[in-house]
Amino acid sequence: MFSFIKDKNLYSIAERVFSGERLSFEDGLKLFESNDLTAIGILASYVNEKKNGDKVYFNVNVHITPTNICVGTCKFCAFRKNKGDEGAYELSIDRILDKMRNMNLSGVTEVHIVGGLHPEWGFDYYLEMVKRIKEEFPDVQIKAFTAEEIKYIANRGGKSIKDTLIALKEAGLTSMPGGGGEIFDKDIRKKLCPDKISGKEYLEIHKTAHRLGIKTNATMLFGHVETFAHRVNHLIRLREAQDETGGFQAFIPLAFHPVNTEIGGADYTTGVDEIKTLAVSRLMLDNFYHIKAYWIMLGEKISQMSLFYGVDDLDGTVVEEEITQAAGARAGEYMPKSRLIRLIKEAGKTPVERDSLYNIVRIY
Ligand code: V47
Repeated sequence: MFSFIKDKNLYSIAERVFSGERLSFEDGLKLFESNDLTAIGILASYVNEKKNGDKVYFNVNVHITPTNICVGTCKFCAFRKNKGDEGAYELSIDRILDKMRNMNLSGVTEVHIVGGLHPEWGFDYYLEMVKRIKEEFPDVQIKAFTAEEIKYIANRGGKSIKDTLIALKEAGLTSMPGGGGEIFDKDIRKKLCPDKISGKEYLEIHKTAHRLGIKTNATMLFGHVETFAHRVNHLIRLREAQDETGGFQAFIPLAFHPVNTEIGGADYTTGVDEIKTLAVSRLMLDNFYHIKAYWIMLGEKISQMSLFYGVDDLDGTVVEEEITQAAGARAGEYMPKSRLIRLIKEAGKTPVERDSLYNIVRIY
């Protein structure tokens, strides 16, 4: 049998991984329940190396968060404010452009834009934002708006999801981030974010984007009130959606940060759970090319180590992240490109700078 495996529950899973077979719900559960992290990592690395060789992708990006004022009620969010609250802010489009002018955008290929659901902003604000950014910064790709925001923008404009996405794409939207996935299970969603779009709607919006030629990412918020079964269910539903459209680029497990949130009794996730979640994601999502470690939430050390456990993508230089900072982030909010390259090289991998669509910018 496989001498690297200590947990005998993993034998048949290893056989299936090495013969390229799809893993089942039960397999996913056994993987999460196992503490044989070395074996799980070897399996996840095997799959990753078949897909990506020794390449590890990273990008040079900046974040813009247009507002923290939000009509949403997500209990895990420490970032949202009501209008008039201390610390509430809203950026006009001119302010957003000013902010971008003041950032050093030389070499930046992506602006990542997500924010609150502002009670007064309409369809035109969002469209105009994308248009004016594109006009002034034609070389910066715009990865913007979660599925939740797309639904909100569509509602504000009295338009369908499809027409909203078409308009945003014409205005200059390159791709969509994966935020808002949380955990798809209905009961968990009721506890976490009762007013948010359902898991089914999230997937439908992403699939609509894919059919219009807009690539997207997917996320899963883990480490709060969910069980392993909920995580596996989430991964399988993503895998099924990807079978239909093939439009997901990367999957990003987001480690829950508990500070200032309304999730009682929750704590920070641990290194083992974080690494295991990344590795199991790699094994379950056989039709995704990229598993991304978001170092803002995982820390740079866990993110670097995850490169031995199936991860092939590190996001990113970032600059001015706000959502995790509000919830007790411990990793900082900016990493120079030289540091990302060093993290990847010291893991014995090849750093590949990419743009939002995974076109290669430069290999280091
Ligand atoms: O949707 C909110 C999550 C997401 C907390 O697609 C929290 O490339 C942890 O989706 N603790 C936004 N997480 C971030 C996001 C993202 C980040 C980087 C890259 C990409 C991409 C997407 O952050 C939200 C929510 O799921 N979140 N509060 C918290 N307390």
